[in-house]
Amino acid sequence: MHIQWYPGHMTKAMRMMQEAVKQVDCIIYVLDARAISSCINPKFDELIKNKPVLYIIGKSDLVEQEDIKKWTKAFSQQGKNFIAADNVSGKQRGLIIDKLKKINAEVIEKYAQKGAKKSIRAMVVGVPNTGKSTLINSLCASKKTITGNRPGVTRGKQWVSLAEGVELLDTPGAVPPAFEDQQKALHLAFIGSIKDDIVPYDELAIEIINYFRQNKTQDFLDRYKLESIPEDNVEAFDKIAQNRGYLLGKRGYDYERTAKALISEFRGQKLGKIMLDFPEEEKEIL
Ligand SMILES: Nc1nc2c(ncn2[C@@H]2O[C@H](COP(=O)(O)OP(=O)(O)O)[C@@H](O)[C@H]2O)c(=O)[nH]1
Ligand SMILES: [Mg+2]
Repeated sequence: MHIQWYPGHMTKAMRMMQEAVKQVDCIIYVLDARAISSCINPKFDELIKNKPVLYIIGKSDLVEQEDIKKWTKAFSQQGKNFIAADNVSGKQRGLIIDKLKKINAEVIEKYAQKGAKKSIRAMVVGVPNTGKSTLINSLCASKKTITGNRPGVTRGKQWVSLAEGVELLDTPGAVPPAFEDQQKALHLAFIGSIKDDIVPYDELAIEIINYFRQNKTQDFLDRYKLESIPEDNVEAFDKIAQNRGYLLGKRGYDYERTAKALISEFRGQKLGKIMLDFPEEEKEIL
């Protein structure tokens, strides 16, 4: 399977971000804790250049704490500003606002010397579905931006202001124009950051089975009541469908239902809290 997805609205989104970045003081870069390396879009580099960046390791509730620690260690060692957060609860709200003020301390101080109060403008970037809009919502008291568990929900330009003197710009999210590393594209598909129509669900389900052939195999066997994962994919589908009773009359097994169950159960953490990307020793995150 080769994944390629770069719809026209992403070219537009990148252009919008390139314009908007001129008016912001800093960047909030939202990553999905399950697939941090895959969420790095080299095309954001230009946006980030010369601006302080706060990385939000979002959806941290979807992975094991000890796995997150491997990343926080790497971020610290590389001197990056980051906060591991769960975007929904807003628990890290105070921490995020403090950190934003800290990374913008210089400009705040410059204004203060002139007796002025500087409102910090931050542009929130990230690949689709990482939780940018959710994060902004949880930072605001009222729900102002539109969220959805599918890529491409945010369109157009949306600024929101917080009482603490912080303004946030939501952006639609974009993936790189081409995926040189298909493994990363696959991980983005696993976490729902690639539009589902782009990746055939049966192929995605097979990749999920492949993942469990190599990782956390017992969790997979327990969930689908298997003794082993058959080497042959069709056989694997047959067994899962059989155990689940996903039948299509007399015609056999319902592969569509089986594939969709695998995908939604994987994404719904029914197969456990899974981290797909781990930091590489001595390698820059960016
Ligand atoms: N469990 C969990 N779900 C999250 C978190 N952040 C976002 N989501 C969910 O992820 C989906 C995509 O969020 P959204 O904010 O629309 O992503 P965006 O495309 O980056 O703006 C929604 O279903 C959110 O409820 C988080 O920290 N934890
Ligand atoms: Mg959004």
